[in-house]
Amino acid sequence: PQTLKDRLAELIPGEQENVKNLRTEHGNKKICEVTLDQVYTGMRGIIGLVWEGSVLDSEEGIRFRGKTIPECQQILPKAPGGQEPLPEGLFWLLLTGEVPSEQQVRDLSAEWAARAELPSYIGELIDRCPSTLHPMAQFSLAVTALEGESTFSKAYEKGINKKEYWIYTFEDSMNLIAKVPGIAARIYRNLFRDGKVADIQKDKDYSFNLANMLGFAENKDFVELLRLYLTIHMDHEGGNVSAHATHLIGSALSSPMLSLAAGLNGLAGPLHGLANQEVLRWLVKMKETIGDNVSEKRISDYLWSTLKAGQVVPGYGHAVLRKTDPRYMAQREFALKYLPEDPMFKLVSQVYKIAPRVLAEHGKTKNPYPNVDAHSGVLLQYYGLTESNYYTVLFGVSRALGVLPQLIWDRALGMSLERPKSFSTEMYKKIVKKL
Ligand code: AMX
Repeated sequence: PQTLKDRLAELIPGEQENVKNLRTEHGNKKICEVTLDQVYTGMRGIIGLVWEGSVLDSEEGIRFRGKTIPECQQILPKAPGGQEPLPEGLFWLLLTGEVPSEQQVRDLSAEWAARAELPSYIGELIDRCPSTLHPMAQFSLAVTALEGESTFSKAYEKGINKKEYWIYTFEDSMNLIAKVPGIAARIYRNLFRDGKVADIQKDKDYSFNLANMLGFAENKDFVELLRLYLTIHMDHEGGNVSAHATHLIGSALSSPMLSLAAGLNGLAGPLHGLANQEVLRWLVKMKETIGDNVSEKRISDYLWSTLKAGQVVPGYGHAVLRKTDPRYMAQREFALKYLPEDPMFKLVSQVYKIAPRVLAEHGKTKNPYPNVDAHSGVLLQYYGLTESNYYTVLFGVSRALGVLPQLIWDRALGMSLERPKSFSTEMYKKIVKKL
């Protein structure tokens, strides 16, 4: 079967033509108006980015190349004997817009396994991190240091034709994706286990290898969870902090390594990816404070105590979504199937019943429903991965597979340096006076 790179090389000229024609015909049309409020509220709702892999609808949630999460769960290839989609398949779909064959997915697993080895300086760098350094900071540090392996940076230094940017971006992205599980596992094993990381198994899929290097592959249900987890956390259109940061830094022609590291630094913030760590901590604290099998009233009181302390309820709300996140639902369905009696899952379910009402009554958040992070930690802790400050690293591994396809397209389509306009408040005062 055709390799991913060959297929991409076939698709790129048509897509370049497509964008060129679109711009020639409609380039002058106005697609968005901007209010002063939007300028002061994180540019919410301002249209200004291109993201090929996915589009987020506020009611329905994410579609990857037009396909919902349940559709992807159905049509993407599975591991032999497995039921969950392989992240390899979604990566292929995000990059090409096409559903890969089973053989193409197996070949991609093998290609990533073949590229997985880490240079020794990366391992040494991670080993030298103090155990007090947050796992996400260690992760970002190691990905930044992979700059040493960037074929893009080396080629650029020598001088390359713009037309070839995407090829080096593709190579670097494939290497990055192949190497992040080894980095993630080394951080985990150093901080929480014996410091030893199992070897990559060249005949196994990406999620199995990550689970195995973490030390959890004996439980095949955990491996299945990881396949689902890595698939649904990958991509959430272009404006979220990690996606936008990766794209922004890439627009300066910084390498994929430096671009992804920027995205990971953004993912490490508590309003973004770190929320999954915050959720588990918040749930554990709730359990300690109010005990097991509690009434709705006590959970509702606990939610109010968080809000009255001027804190956010982690895992709830979203900048774009206005309904329950389908990524939350996919994880809930997994839990109903594999761990319906787990007390922490039961607590999550209870909070799901009560929090939207409380948040609506509180009246601030535009979306009182749970997002992806409200559920993931509970699934991981069930299988013994209880170290919540590690959770965002797994999110980061997955996010790499979602943001790098766009980076490849950015270079293939010759996207410009990103440089929006800013004004001072004084200047805005003058501007609005004239309106
Ligand atoms: N609990 C309490 N207050 C909340 C809230 C929550 N879960 N979500 C939003 N609010 C508050 C905001 O802090 C804001 O208050 P302010 O007016 O005093 O500043 C107000 O409601 C309006 O916010 P919004 O327009 O509804 O949300 P936003 O687009 O500004 O922010 C988000 C979105 C996700 C940062 C916010 O909902 C939040 O902080 N949620 C909790 C953290 C979380 O779960 N983050 C993960 C999101 C998914 C992800 O990126 N992985």
